Amino acid sequence: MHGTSAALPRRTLLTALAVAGAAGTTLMAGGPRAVAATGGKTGTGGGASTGGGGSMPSPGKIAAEIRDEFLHGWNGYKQYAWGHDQVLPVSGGSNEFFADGHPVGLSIIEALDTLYLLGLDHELAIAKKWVTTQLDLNIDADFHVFEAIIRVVGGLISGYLTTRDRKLLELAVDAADRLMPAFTKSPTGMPYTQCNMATGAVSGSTPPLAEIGTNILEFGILSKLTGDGKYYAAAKKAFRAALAQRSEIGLLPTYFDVETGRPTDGSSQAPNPPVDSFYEYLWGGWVLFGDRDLLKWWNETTKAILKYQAVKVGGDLWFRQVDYATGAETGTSASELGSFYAGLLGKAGDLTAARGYYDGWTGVLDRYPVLPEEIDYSTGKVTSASNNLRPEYVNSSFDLYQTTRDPRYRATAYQYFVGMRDNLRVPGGYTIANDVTTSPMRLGDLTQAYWFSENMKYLYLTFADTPRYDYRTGYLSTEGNIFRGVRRTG
Ligand code: DMJ
Repeated sequence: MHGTSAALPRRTLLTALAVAGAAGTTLMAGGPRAVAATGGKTGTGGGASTGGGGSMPSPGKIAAEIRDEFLHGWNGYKQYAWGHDQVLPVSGGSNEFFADGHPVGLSIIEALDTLYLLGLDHELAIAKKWVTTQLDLNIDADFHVFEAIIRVVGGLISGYLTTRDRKLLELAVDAADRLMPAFTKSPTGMPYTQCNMATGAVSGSTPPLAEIGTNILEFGILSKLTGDGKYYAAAKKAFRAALAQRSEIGLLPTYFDVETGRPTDGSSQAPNPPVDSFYEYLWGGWVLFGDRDLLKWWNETTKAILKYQAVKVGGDLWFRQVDYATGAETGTSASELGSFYAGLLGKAGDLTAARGYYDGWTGVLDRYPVLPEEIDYSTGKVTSASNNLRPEYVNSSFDLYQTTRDPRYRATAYQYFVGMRDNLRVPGGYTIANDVTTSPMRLGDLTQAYWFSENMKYLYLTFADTPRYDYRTGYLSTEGNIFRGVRRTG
């Protein structure tokens, strides 16, 4: 079984690396991608490790490398796809994320706050100019409500918070108002999945949990910024409607009928998609808005998930799929998308579960330097070999490093970065992979717009010591948008 043989040596190695880092020494690591963490303060020039291959550069040097790689991807987007949603970095083409023929410059919107945090002010000015002069959301096409909220509304909000350009806030409000019919036309308050941005026509009546509950951060901030409580109220109503459907053992199913409020399936899939960020936003809503209902719901649902779904495999922790009413096992798959949950559990105070689950995914990263989309944790077999340039693992590295300051999270974040750079870098930027199990990897042709908001931001903030981010109070959304902790510097 995976984990039993692979996990023990790696944990021993990480412990040794962490001790070496704390002592300011350098270790030669066993594998080509294993790296030693350096202790000491972050920032340029801080805590450099010396020595041969296998050691990790200083945090300041790594931050500079990450910034360079972000620019490499950004330049590819600028060269081939400017104004379109996403770049195809291999063929030099572009595509639209929401609706064919209707670009919204999604990669630009996603990049705004990252450009600020990375100190790329000239690029930020160019990006902001495009958004504030070209973006028109009066589009007669159906937009995916969940994606539009976390990416467009969220990206514009964090763009506003980092630049204080009021036009960005106006655009965020405009986007949210165009999406509101998905909530207000629903008899239960659970949102429809699609909404026409020009007409407000809605469709798609059976969303999964993530699409019902991943909006309270964006809508809550908008309510605060505008003084209009309607956004927060809509988000909370959707949460409440879903949570009313918990079973007697406290678990939630995955899909719901927005018109009746009733489940349309019987399986609890936490923390995997398509429920993942539902739980992330219960915790985030509590942290950002101090809403005790959200904390109570987080505590109750997390307790049930840990009780009925968490399983130990060779010292690691995984989450099985179960019947939401009985707790009986229905599946043993683990999606890379769920790996964010280690960081979330850590932030919320359960470091034992957080470490166990993170270690499980790190064991996979040791085998595949770019994580596959899905594995069966009970056999260790890869069940989906592609990689969509996903950020969730390094989202957890970032969260757990902020929470614990344990250098092993820097070491593994660097391992993730090097794996991505070695394998997914192409002349036109960074691309998805069709198969991470082949050598060389079989690549696809797409830079996901979220790469500009998530992967490189989590990495940069893990190593940099930028005065533009308050590491103590900072909070990022599920799309990596900064919603708290912006520090304005000249
Ligand atoms: C992003 O849009 C967000 O992280 C979302 O929560 C899940 N999917 C992608 C990244 O994989």
